[in-house]
Amino acid sequence: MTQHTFRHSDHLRADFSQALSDMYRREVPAYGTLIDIVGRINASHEGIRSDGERHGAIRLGTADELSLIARVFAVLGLYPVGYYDLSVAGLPVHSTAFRPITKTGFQISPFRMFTSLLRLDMLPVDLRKRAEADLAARSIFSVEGQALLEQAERDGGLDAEDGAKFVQEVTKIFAWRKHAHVDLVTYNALMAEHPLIADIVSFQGPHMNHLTPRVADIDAAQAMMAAEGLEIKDTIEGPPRRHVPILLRQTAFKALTEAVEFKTETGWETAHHTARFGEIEQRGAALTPKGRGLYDACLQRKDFSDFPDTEAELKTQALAYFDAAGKALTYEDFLPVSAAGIFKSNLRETESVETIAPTGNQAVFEAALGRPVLDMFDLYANAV
Ligand code: OOG
Ligand code: NI
Repeated sequence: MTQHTFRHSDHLRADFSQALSDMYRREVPAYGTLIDIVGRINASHEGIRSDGERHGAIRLGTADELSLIARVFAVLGLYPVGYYDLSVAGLPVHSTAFRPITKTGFQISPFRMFTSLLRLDMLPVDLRKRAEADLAARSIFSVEGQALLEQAERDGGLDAEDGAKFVQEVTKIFAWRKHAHVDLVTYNALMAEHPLIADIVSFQGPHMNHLTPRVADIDAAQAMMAAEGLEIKDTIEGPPRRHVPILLRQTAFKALTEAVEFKTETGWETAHHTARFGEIEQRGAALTPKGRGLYDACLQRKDFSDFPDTEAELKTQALAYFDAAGKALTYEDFLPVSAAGIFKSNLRETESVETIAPTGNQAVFEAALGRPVLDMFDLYANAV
């Protein structure tokens, strides 16, 4: 097959993003309400597409699953950027963001996936063995999908027809399947250890746990979500409202309680699980390491009055990245403290993020991934 017949990875990603959105709307009706609110707000703002700008989040169980997903996402033009150590917030996962890394890539489809890997080493030994056995016994990708992945890697791409099949098979990996992979006793033991562990280990696959459209005015959206009867998080994560938006602000409606079927000796029994939700985000300027240092200090003090709020000051003090035309670059990544707040609110845990000694290990994560993660600051500096 010759190169020119391939569907470009950026377009495959656009198809994937659309397929996930359609699936999530069917699975989580409140997500449809959220999309409608965001559409109404974005319609009155120039420069923000009313749909198509979004991120999702998944949680994987094993190193093999992470290396498989890294290969799958590479076909869709998604590359791992950054290492997020969530152990600092007491969460047994570490993460990266798979995202486009070129300007055209973002223009065609800015979809990205926040991807976490379970830290089996943070579990007590008995439960760890049980979780390892359960995870080893599941296979998250269809035989057809696997064959198309190998074909794409061998030939350097997929034509339109195979690309469409591939997108369909990949989307299925992240679908909600209500028949659990473990029995109720195991589920309850995992829940007692940490709800996040139960969410990762108990199911047949890594269901997407939220999808997040980009909104032009997150404060307006938060108010509208409440008015439409969605149960929302009480605080917006990230920096406060400013003249010049920086980094990322996020809020979410709380996770749904959904029926799950657990296998018994004689059939199935129903219990409930709470994990899946919808989120919105507003993105601002990407900060330099200096700007990020100041952001982290302000966040800790809960006082942003020292953070300059004009483009001119951000530029002269080298706090944000600007392109050759003098336009601020958009932050395309995530924030670990915000992510921890999002994780926690949707596990129905207390939202306060307690800080404990970090035990994360980027080298272990990268070994599982099969490659080093890219450095976000290098990407912004080179985009200038
Ligand atoms: C991921 C939470 C992080 C964000 O937007 O910061 C995240 C998760 O809940 O699995 O998506
Ligand atoms: Ni998110």
